[in-house]
Amino acid sequence: MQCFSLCCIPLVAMAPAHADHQLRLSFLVVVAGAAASALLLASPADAALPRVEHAPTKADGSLAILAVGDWGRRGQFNQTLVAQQMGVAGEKLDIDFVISTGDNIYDDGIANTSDPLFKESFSNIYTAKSLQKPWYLVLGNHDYTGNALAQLDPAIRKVDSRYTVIAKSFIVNSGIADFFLIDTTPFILHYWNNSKFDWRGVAPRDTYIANLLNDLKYGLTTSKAAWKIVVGHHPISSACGHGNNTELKEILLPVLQSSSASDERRWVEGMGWQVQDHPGQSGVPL
Ligand SMILES: *[C@@H]1O[C@H](CO)[C@@H](O)[C@H](O)[C@H]1NC(C)=O
Ligand SMILES: *[C@@H]1O[C@H](CO)[C@@H](O)[C@H](O)[C@H]1NC(C)=O
Ligand SMILES: *[C@@H]1O[C@H](CO)[C@@H](O)[C@H](O)[C@H]1NC(C)=O
Ligand SMILES: CC(=O)N[C@H]1CO[C@H](CO)[C@@H](O)[C@@H]1O
Repeated sequence: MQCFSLCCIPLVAMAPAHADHQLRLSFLVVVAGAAASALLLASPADAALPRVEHAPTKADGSLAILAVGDWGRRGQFNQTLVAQQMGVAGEKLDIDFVISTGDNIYDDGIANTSDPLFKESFSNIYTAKSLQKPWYLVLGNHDYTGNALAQLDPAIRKVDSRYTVIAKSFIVNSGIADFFLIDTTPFILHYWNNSKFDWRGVAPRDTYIANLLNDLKYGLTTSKAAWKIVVGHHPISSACGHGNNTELKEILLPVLQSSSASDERRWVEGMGWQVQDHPGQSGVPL
């Protein structure tokens, strides 16, 4: 197991359970803020969640991605500097695509698909050649406090064809890896007391979450990919300012645990998933 921690953002990468599935998966995690996480499960993937097929193009079947969260600041807060370095790293790695873990546009998402904030915070910032790849994105709480549907509108791809949010939760099938992009904002109870949140298509909370967890569980247990990576905006556990998210620990974590088919894996509090028998297999930190 490799556990990377950048700022206070955990990325827990788990090896595939089977040695013959050993393939290189490169991660560069760039996170500017405090709320993002990605978990990689080692269990055997998929169905009700909508999906995107993104076949790896490298001859050896390997996959290289960048993951970034908490970014859309019209270039300020060092966004432009980070974007330039992503361009350099993306070139070096020859990346297949970019994952965004949410809080895509500060402070309140975009008002509509022609909101100039979108170009100012995305298209005009991530201009490097290597970043002209699909971006698969989840929403964060900041994307939810305005028009939470605008980033999902297919019309956004007429503005920038890279911007792929086909649903609030969806799966990217990519050969050796299946990515489960999960909408975590509705889990967080105190947001429901804040009138700024746009719950269209979400409320009532309990039904939405129950359906999402069922879909996730089905996707994870039927996935045939060697790597299963669950991506969401909010971490389950974190030592940083935003702390732990009890709701995720209580209702999301058990689904991740029960969808993990092999007893070679176990969840270690504060450490994430551990695979006892395959210490050498992991994501490659950069
Ligand atoms: C879209 O949002 C922007 C920014 O709030 C606003 O200026 C513009 O009038 C909106 N356009 C439409 C078509 O609603
Ligand atoms: C939401 O507001 C109600 C009424 O003020 C309060 O009782 C409850 O504790 C709040 N819930 C959260 C999670 O903040
Ligand atoms: C978060 O959870 C961990 C593990 O359960 C615990 O050790 C830690 O004290 C918690 N942090 C906060 C701020 O509650
Ligand atoms: C080099 C640079 O632009 N640094 C900026 C990074 O972001 C902080 C916070 O906004 C600024 O204070 C720095 O000037």
